[in-house]
Amino acid sequence: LLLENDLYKALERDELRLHFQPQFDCRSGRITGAEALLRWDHGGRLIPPSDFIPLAEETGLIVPMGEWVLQRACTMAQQWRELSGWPLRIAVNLSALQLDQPDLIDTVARTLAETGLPATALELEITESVVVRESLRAADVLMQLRALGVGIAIDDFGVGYSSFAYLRELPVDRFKLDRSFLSAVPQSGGDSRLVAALIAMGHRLEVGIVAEGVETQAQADFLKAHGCDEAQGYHLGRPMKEEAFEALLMAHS
Ligand code: G
Ligand code: G
Ligand code: MN
Ligand code: NA
Repeated sequence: LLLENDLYKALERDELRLHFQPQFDCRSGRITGAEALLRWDHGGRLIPPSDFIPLAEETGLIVPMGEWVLQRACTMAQQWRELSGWPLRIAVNLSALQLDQPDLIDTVARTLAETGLPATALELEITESVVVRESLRAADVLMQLRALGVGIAIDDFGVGYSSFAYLRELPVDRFKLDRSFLSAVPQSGGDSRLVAALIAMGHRLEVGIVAEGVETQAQADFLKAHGCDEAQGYHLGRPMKEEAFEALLMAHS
């Protein structure tokens, strides 16, 4: 209950922060974008989303919090694009409850207009389990978001029990391979063949593949060798504060 009361005040007290984790083109090694990851600065302690997002979803607080995330992520991304001249893309996570809001499309369109970020520079991540659970409504909302020009990524891809027949019909730009697939690559032959097959499947469906959880150089080499599009993970870059991400981008571009 204490946490719930504090969480209500987090927004008005300006205690939310975003960390940014870079994403890289596997072939060139260049930065393509960043994923915005929410943190709560609770009296100097940075609380990870796993500790408060479930409560934020239960209470509905995730909706105003998600709007804050979108606004902050788009503002920073556009600022960094102008500063660096680099065509950075920003990925923002959406929860199920946000997908259910009738004004989601308006909110996204307004945020893009206010921040000046091109729609094509925004990617919204929706977990596979949410898409499956809300399949009918999700397909409709994703279609409308895509009509704005916004990219759609399926997060935690491969662990959400979706049927391939359904996925084929979804208006989706990218699959983000769940990091569990990569953890035993390349030492496990079975897992390595599975990742290679998922990359090939994405390409046959004309959907880009982002590998998550790249923790070793051997994994990065494997992904490059198998034609994976993009990669994200601790080995390549951890989630970092805004200032650190800006420094990385400026050194890079
Ligand atoms: O950064 P970290 O690994 O702790 O993130 C854990 C989970 O929290 C991730 O699965 C991510 O999808 C989720 N998450 C991070 N930021 C946000 C956010 O802004 N909104 C929502 N809905 N989920 C987020
Ligand atoms: O589910 P989602 O993809 O939104 O979550 C991203 C989360 O994954 C972030 O919380 C981030 O901290 C975490 N993460 C990013 N890179 C790695 C990695 O290489 N290894 C592990 N274990 N977690 C990672
Ligand atoms: Mn994500
Ligand atoms: Na994920």
